[in-house]
Amino acid sequence: MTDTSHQPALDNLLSEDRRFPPTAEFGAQANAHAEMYSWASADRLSFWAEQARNLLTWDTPFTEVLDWSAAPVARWFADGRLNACENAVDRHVREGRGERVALLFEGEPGDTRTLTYADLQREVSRAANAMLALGVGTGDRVAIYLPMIPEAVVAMLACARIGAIHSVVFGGFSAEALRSRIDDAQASLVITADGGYRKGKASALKPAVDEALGGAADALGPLDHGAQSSVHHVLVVRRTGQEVEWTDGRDVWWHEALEAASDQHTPVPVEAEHPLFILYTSGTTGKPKGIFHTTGGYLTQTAFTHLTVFDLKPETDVYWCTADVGWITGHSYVTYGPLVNGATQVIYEGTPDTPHQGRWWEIVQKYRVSILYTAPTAIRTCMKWGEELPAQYDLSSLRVLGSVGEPINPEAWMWYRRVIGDDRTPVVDTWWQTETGAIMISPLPGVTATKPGSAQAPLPGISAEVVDEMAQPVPNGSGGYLVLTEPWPSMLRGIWGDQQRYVDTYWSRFDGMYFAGDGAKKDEDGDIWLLGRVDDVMNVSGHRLSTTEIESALVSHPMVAEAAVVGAQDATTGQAVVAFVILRAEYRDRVDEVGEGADVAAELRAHVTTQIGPIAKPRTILVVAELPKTRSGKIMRRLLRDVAEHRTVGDVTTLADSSVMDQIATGLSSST
Ligand code: 6R9
Repeated sequence: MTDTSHQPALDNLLSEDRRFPPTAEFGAQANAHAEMYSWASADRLSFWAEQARNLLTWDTPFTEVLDWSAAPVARWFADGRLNACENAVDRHVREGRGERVALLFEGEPGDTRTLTYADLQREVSRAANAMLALGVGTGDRVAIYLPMIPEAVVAMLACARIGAIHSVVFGGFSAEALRSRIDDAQASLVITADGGYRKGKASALKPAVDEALGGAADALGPLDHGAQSSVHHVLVVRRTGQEVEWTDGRDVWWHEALEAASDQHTPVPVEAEHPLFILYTSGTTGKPKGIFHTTGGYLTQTAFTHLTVFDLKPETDVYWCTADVGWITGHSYVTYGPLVNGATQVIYEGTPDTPHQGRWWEIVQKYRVSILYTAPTAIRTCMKWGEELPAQYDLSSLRVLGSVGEPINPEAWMWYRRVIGDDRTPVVDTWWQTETGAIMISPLPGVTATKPGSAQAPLPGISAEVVDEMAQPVPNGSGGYLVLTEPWPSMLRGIWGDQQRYVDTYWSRFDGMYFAGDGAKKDEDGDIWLLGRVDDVMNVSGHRLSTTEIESALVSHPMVAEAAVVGAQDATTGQAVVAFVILRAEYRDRVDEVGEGADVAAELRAHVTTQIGPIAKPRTILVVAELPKTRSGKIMRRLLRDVAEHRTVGDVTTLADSSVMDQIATGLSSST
């Protein structure tokens, strides 16, 4: 990265002057208050210790808060003992909250199920007993490969209940991805389903498990360790009723195992530092990293952030996080944070446009959802579908809106607040990572005057900075690298089986600081703006340009629903800006479905010039029907860069829809 202190191109994004201070009514009832910041900055450890004591139930209270002597591996509340499932389920029942609804499940075909906390306790106890009967013990690894159905949450909690370590593998991943994750963690049990419903069809899951485990050696090559699979059993949930192949002695129906098991089971208290789960995330190299989290600190921070960032009132709110449990957002803000806090939440199996593009808003109306947590990519997709869709539903129950996963462009933020939130609800843009375990940077509703597009400030008890190449904090108005300067309770404890990689990846760039891999900027008020992964930063004629900023400029044009910008090699300028845009429905007829609509491109180029400056003006603007996204909704700019640089498009196996790149390529060749 070159000198970051004087970059006119970044100023546009940071001159955002719209502010949304909390209303007096919201502030008066808010869970968060301004004093939390001063308390935590005066005594961070006592702040976290107090949260751990107040929000969790401990079998053995801790006396020690943080042990950082083996840095960068932290130990939080290490002499305490507790059980995650006891905290998420049993104590609610014991304390008289058993009849409260925990899960409101909506299947894609429209089937529904309601589970109270008491139901959840019985179900989880049966699952725990069934797993014990299959020989799973404390510390064993269990791979979970399920659709977004209640059993996914039950399976995770049942592992936690017996001290087994779950490794959830997103149901959209391939047999190969599943196999490498099972193998890396040496899982002894896989929990899967016959299939799940997606886009109106039953989509099979079990064949991928069979392939990952079985005589699939021919298809996938020999197992890494050249040995038998570590898996002894496969528990199979019946969801779709489709035909499955069966391996006798290995495969067991979930419903049969649970029926045979007792619904009485006592959660096993574990040490606070006992691993709770492994979750694989892709790194810059091919081999995914098994990020692992432990129990006490993780639960403390997920519960605290869920309560304050979303202002959860467990007795009255209906909370809905649209993430799949295959991602960290689903771990922290579907399974653990909300259930530890005793929330009532919606879980939805399917896609937002099945059977129609109003499905999400229909769900909000039906369950009177009051807190919604989703991703910018989903918001921009809804913008693309047009605002008359959400307008057909009663969204008046909503009172807090959250965003996560990517920088949210100011225009998407404004649309979210205005169209979904009726210009009334606070919007919280929450920055965090699989590695951080819980939200780190976010406004607090009721306290913070929000700014469209900015995640703003580290939460109480969190120390973040934006630093330059020399690890020095940058002054306000400048950009650099986002780092975390003090350990936090829900931080990863390492990479499963490869602690050296943990140190190398996160702790070697800046001495004594955790390097997140994101570029960021502090505005004149000192508020933090995330600028995307540092590898998304372009250098055009020696000027550092952020992909996010140009995307925001494009999306601020009324014609544009979504934009992705990449830097393509350019003989003259080093890199050149290439933009891929999706037009809003109303403007779609101005160009062919895919192609380079000349007048559209000229208009958008002029718009970027006025918004940011001529330096940011895209060399090429391509109108496309879809953008390539990972299954967690992140745009795969690497593939767009291949298109922009006229290369063969690289590996598309992690795309949600692998045909998107063909559509783009076909559209481009027919338009030129
Ligand atoms: C929770 C999650 C982490 C990466 C992170 C950053 C991007 C997440 C963001 C955001 C800007 C936000 N990211 N939230 N960028 N603003 N509010 O998404 O975890 O899948 O591990 O991704 O996502 O680049 O480094 P994960």
